[in-house]
This record gives sequence, C-alpha cells and structure tokens, in this order.
Amino acid sequence: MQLKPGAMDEYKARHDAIWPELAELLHHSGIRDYSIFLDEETLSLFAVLKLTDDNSHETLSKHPVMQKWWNYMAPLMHVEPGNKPKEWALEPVFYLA
Ligand code: RM4
Repeated sequence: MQLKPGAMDEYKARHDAIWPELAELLHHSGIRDYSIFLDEETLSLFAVLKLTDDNSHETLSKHPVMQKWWNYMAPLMHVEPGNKPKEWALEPVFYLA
C-alpha cells in the first residue's frame, strides 16, 4: 500500500486506535499476526499476515465496517475507486526455514 505525503502521523494514530469492531471483523475473517511496516522515505506500506485455513478474507471488501474504515482512511492513502487501498504483491526472493 502507499501513504500520501504528510499522512504518516495520522496513519499511525488511527491504527493505534483501531476500531474494536474492525479488529474483531479481521479476526473473524481468519486474519492473524497482522503487521504493517512503513518505509518513511518512500511512504510504502508493507503488510504481512497469516490466514487461517478456513479464512474468509476475500469477502471483507463487501463488509460495511471494512468499507467504513477504507472511506475513513482514503484521505491518507492511495486508493482504488471505491476507496479500497491500492495493493500490490511483492516477489518473494529468499526464504530460509
Ligand atoms: C490499513 C488498510 C487495510 C486494513 C488495515 C487495518 O490501513 O485499510 O486494508 O486491513 O488498515
């Protein structure tokens, strides 16, 4: 994901105060160990999370709480039409178990 210039402090503050109903929704969708890292130079956001085997994260974008959060966050981030944050996968280049 990508932050807009000047949005860093507000982005952090909003995640420090994440809505309990959103945290609950993400958990019920099968998301675990969810972290977001910020590159303060480029304002790129790197998210990493685990999914349970029975996760339903594909349906999140239709949920009113998810849509409300995305609308709330849209002024701070690069978004698609509909305010879902722009996301792109990174290429795995190394893994050591
Ligand atoms: C991010 C973005 C993601 C959401 C997290 C909690 O800023 O909106 O879609 O999963 O917040």
